[in-house]
Amino acid sequence: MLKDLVKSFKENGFVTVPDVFSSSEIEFYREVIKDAIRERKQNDLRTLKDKSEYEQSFIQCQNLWEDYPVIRKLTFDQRLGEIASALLGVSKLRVWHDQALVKEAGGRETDPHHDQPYWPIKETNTITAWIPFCDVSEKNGQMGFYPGSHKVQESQFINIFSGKVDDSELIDIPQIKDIKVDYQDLKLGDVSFHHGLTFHRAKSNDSSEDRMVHTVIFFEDGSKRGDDKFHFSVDRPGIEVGQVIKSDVTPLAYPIKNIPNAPKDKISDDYLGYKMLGLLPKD
Ligand SMILES: O=C(O)CCC(=O)C(=O)O
Repeated sequence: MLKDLVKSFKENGFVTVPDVFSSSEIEFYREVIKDAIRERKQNDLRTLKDKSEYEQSFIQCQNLWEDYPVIRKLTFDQRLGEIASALLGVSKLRVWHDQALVKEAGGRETDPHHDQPYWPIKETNTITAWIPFCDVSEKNGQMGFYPGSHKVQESQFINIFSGKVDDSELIDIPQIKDIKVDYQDLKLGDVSFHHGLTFHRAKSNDSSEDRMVHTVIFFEDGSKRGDDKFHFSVDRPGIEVGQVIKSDVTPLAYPIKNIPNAPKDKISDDYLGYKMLGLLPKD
């Protein structure tokens, strides 16, 4: 079965893997992550309508593996790493970062984009595992992928931070021009994986419940910093352009015998704003 998944991933740039986890494991992690988000977001009292368009697509809490040891078990679960490494066809993976993404009830769509341009990683052996804590369908923030869009090796920065992406921005992008989006139904325990170059989007959440997911971004061990665009995962440990990305901020994720410890150095208070908003760990 893994062979078929690899074939499909190579062709399409994404795959949904059924039953990676049992429902009871997911139900357990759902409660742990809910508590973590509540704690991280305690200073953010805004309602959905007061948030930026980007934040109306999802609430984001990154690097949860650092400050929540139980979540660390999920992020570094070897089942995820094994599938991700087989799909990418590489033997060792590091974690770039993990994050919970909550598309609140009534939250708007996630605009089309691909992820690689957000990350200053030279090589493109990158992949995201997207783990939902509820069944996901067209009513509640379902992810949709542009099949084959990872094959054009050129990346295109689509700035989803600055508000709704205008359709005219997408019109000339060869990766997605004329490609029909493939929306994926997921049930509890399923995980979807998408390549860092695969274009994707998500529908609005028209249900009355928040759509909560945990995602883990992996990259091939030995990859180098590609440019000087700021990113916590490389700027925090001081990795320069051209250097191999190797530090306790992005530890080995697969294959490992022991789950890594949190990074030695805490995030500096230069990023207090991000910490107060719950995006990053505080202590
Ligand atoms: O969960 C979403 O709505 C978007 C997720 C996404 O863009 C990603 O994981 O790369």
